[in-house]
Amino acid sequence: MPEQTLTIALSKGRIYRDTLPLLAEAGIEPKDDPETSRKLILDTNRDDVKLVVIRATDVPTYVQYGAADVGVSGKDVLMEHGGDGLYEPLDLNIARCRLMVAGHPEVAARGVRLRVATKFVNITRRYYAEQGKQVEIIKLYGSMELAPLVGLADCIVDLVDTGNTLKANGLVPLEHIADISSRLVVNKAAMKMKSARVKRLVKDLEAAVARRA
Ligand code: PRT
Ligand code: MG
Repeated sequence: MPEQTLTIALSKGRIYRDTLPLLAEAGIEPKDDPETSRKLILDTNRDDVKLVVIRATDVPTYVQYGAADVGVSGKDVLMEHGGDGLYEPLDLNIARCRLMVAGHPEVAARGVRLRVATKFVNITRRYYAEQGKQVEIIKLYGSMELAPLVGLADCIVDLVDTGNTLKANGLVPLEHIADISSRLVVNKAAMKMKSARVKRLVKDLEAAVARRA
């Protein structure tokens, strides 16, 4: 890619859907639809802007190493990643949800050492360490809600939006860990080397977010 290309990393699904209108207001429109195209690098209406479409959990890594100059990532993913090598200049206020401890209603009263299933092992370790609680963490890659139902864990740490998934499985939210939304992240070197272009993008997106509030 030419030196002055600005590369934006996004994940498919809700982040892509919610970021697209904001990018359009910033004058950036993809030429392909990642839901139907097999291309991993998407051209846009602007020769100097490309989109890379990757797994949500890979976005901070691409931006950290400068494989993408900027990216859009859930705060949950950023908290789990740690945020090394990244600036986080803007809350895009999209894909909002809450990170919660959830489980069977009676779990809250249990005094024993809890088994907690989650894909957010770093966040979970920090959360319980701050409370001085000893827990056993079981790493899962999806369908966390199943774990308490089959006796794999006492509770889970997962994202909750409407609460319908918990309810459908007889689980309840127990503790609130963090409010989540998606953030614009910027590679630290790109912030210096492509400063004018990055700042312009941040400013345009900021204005688009503000118009919606
Ligand atoms: O699916 P994949 O493994 O590729 O990646 P991903 O699951 O991280 O991607 P995606 O697109 O599902 O989520 C991307 C980001 O969207 C997350 O990192 C969050 O920042 C944000 N987000 C917002 C959510 C939700 N809301 C959400 N409700 N991500 C996931 N969920 C799931 C949640 O895990 C649970 O299974 O939806 C279910 C709960 O929803 P309710 O409405 O039933 O409460
Ligand atoms: Mg998913």
